[in-house]
Amino acid sequence: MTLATGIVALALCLGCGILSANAEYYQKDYYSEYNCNEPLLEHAKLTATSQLRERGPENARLNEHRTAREHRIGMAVRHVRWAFDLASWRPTLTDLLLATACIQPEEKLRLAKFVFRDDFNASLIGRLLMRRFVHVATGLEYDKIEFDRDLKGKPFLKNQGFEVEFNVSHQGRYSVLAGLVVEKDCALKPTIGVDVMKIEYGGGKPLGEFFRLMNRNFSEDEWVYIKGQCEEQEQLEAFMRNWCLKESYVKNVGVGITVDLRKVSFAIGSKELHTKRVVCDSKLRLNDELLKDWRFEESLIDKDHCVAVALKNIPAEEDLTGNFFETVSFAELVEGHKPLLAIDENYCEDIINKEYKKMK
Ligand SMILES: *[C@@H]1O[C@H](CO)[C@@H](O)[C@H](O)[C@H]1NC(C)=O
Ligand SMILES: *[C@@H]1O[C@H](CO)[C@@H](O)[C@H](O)[C@H]1NC(C)=O
Ligand SMILES: CC(=O)N[C@H]1CO[C@H](CO)[C@@H](O)[C@@H]1O
Repeated sequence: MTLATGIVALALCLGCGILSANAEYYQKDYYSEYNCNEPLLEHAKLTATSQLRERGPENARLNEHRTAREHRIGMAVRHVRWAFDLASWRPTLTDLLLATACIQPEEKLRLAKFVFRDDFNASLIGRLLMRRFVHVATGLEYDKIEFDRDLKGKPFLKNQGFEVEFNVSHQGRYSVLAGLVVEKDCALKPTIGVDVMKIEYGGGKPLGEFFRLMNRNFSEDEWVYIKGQCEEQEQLEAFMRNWCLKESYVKNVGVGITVDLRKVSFAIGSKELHTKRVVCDSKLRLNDELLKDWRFEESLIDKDHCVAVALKNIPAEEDLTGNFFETVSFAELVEGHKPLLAIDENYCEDIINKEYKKMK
């Protein structure tokens, strides 16, 4: 793919978040459940540096840690931030049979329409993340959990009496979920949007030229910050971080709104992002006005993936710095599940025959 097509794809995908869904992209390129949660910049790169590091021992450590944390939040879950590492997932046929029996029938049909296995994987895991989140947050049994979609296709929990907000995103090697439990007596309902970005540019052309093509997507202040970084790598990181923030905001607000991206202007706070700590000091100015009821969490999942969570109506005094993303394993995702559907070998065979994206 040339850089030019890459940028068009990128712009289109941003378009579906910001400027109403682009039907052509949606249908022709590949069937996508989450439109904009699908890889954005993945299309803008020509080469892929494969970093399929195996993370055995590290994973085990993370899991222990997460279990402890889940135990802690088990009493009163407020925030959940989970990341699933798709690249190191090596499901057996049994895993796949189980996973596809644990999602709602209409979602199973939806998933089958993906052309590429990568998208199928990411979206299947997205569904499992949602189910686990609701199970942990509400105590509902897995076979009682029911999701529906609103007119824009955004999923919500159908069960009455439980107020949860969540959003899913996938790019690079991760599927992520950010969720929160809405307190019963809160006056202004909080909302959430999440975006994960792989920090990578393999566009071939000089970075400066890429920036020039993206010119209209950032405000002058944002460009001052991005281009003010010394090294190219730092500029790229600043660019991705800014982009990730914008996407998280747009995902929170919802698809279908029309915004001039230059008017959604972020002032980056702390220069460094971390894996085990969240920074919340980037500020958003919309049409030159500082938005006070918004808060943004930023962190790294690993050194190549940044993630941003946009929160509206979260009290300013609420401490969000512990809300970094924790890795969940497949075993954790399906633990305690009660399959909703019969095991379907034909279905899984079709899935296994799906091809992978070429650019990998
Ligand atoms: C996707 O899932 C298949 C099984 O369905 C697995 O073999 C493969 O490793 C996964 N690949 C990616 C990129 O997630
Ligand atoms: C996340 O938010 C976007 C934008 O509102 C929406 O299109 C998408 O369906 C949401 N996904 C989930 C899993 O909530
Ligand atoms: C959504 C959006 O404004 N995208 C723009 C990003 O920048 C490119 C190049 O300037 C435009 O073509 C896109 O429309």
